[in-house]
Amino acid sequence: MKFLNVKNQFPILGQKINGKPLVYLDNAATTQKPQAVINAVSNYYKSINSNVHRGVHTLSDKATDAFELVREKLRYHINAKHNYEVIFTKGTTESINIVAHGFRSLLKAGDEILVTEIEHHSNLVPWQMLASYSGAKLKYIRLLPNGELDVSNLKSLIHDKTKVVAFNHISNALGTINPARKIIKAAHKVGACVLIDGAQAMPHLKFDVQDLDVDFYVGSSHKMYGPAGVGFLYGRSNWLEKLPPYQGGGEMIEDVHILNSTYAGLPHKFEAGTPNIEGVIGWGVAIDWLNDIGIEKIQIHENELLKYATQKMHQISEVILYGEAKEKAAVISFNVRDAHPYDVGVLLDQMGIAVRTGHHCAQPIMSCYNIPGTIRISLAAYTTKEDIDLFLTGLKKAILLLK
Ligand code: C6P
Repeated sequence: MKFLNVKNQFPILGQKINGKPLVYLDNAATTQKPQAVINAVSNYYKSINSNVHRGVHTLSDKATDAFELVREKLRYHINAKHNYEVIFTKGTTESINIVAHGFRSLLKAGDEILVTEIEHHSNLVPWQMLASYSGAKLKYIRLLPNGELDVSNLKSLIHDKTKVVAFNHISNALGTINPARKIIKAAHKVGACVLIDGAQAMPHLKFDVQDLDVDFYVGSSHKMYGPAGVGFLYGRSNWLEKLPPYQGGGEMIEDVHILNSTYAGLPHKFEAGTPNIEGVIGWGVAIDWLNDIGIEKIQIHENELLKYATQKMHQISEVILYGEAKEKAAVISFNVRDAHPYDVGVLLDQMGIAVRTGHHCAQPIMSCYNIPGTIRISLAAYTTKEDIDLFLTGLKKAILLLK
C-alpha cells in the first residue's frame, strides 16, 4: 500500500485521549485542520482583521481582496462559469435552505419535488417545508439493501410535474457515491432543476459543476479541512436570478428607502450581514492544501484503506456492515450483534478512538434497515493503516467486553 504522509501537519492528531494515541475516525462529521489553515486564521487576526466590502481604509481593502480571492479559488476548484455564481453561506444546511426557501415563489400545488431515501436531514427537511408551504408533492427514490439508490424506475419518478430534484453526491451514513449524471440527465429531460448536496463529496471527489451540468451544488468548509461556520452555494446564474433573497440586511441591498428597497446583484443578494471572513480566508488555504496533494491521490489512499478495513471487518463474525455500494467513499457503517451502537462508541472512545454513533442525521436510512443507528468510521487524507489497525484491535476488545 502507498500512503500519504500528511498526519504531522495536523497538530491536534498528536495528542492522547484517555491516555491513548488519538485515532480520529469521525471525519464525515468534521475534519481536522492542517497547520497552514490554523496559521491563515491566526495571521488574519494579527494582520488584516477588518470588515469586507465596506471600508475605504487599507485593512478593509486587504480583507476584501483576500476574501474575494477565495471566491475565485472556489470558482476555479468546482469550475463554475462565473465567480458571482459562488455564494458564501454558513454551510451546506444554510445553502440548501436558501434554495428551498427561494422555490416557495416558484412552486404551486400539483408540482413535485423529488428527493431520496439516502438523504441527510439537511437535504430533506427544507424540501418537506417547501412541500407543505407550496402544496407541492414530495416523492423519493428508494434505497436498496446494498446501499445504492434504486434508479431503475427514474422515468416513473421524474416527469413533467417534477420541478426540483435534490440528492447527495456521497451519503454521509453509508458512503455511497450516487449516480449523479444519470439523475441529472433524467431531471433535465423534463426541465426540472437539480440540487446536489456535496457536503461529503468535497474532500473526496474531484468534480466540475459545468461538466456535471448541475443547477445547484452545495458544501461546507469544515468537512474539507477548513474552518467551521462557512460553506458555499453554487448556482447557475439563471436560477440564482430567479430566486428571491433569503435574508434581508446590510450588503444584500442596492438602495434602501424607508418603505422599500431594491436588492444587490449576485452574489451579494444572498450574502446579508457580515460574513465569516476569517473562515473564508482559512478555507481558501484548505482548498490550496487539498489541491497541493491532489484529490485524486487522496481518493486512492482512502480507497485502499477502505478496502483493507472492510475486508478485516468482514472477518469479525459479530460485525454487521451496512451499505456496500459498488461506488463508495471511505465510510463504514456497522453494528455489533446484540450491542447498542452507543455502548460500542463509548468503549472505543476509552481507547482513544473517535467514531460517530447514532442515526447520523439520516433517520430514513436507519428505517430502511430497521435499526436505530450504527457505528460509523469515516476516513480522511491523514488516516493511516496504523489507525485502522488500532481501530480493529479496539473493536475486537470492545466486542469481548460487551459479551
Ligand atoms: N453531516 C455527519 O456527521 P453542515 O452541518 O451544514 O455543515 O452539513 C450538513 C450535512 C449535509 N449533508 C450531508 C451529506 C452531510 O453529511 C452533512 C453533515 C455530518 O455526517 C454532521 S450531521
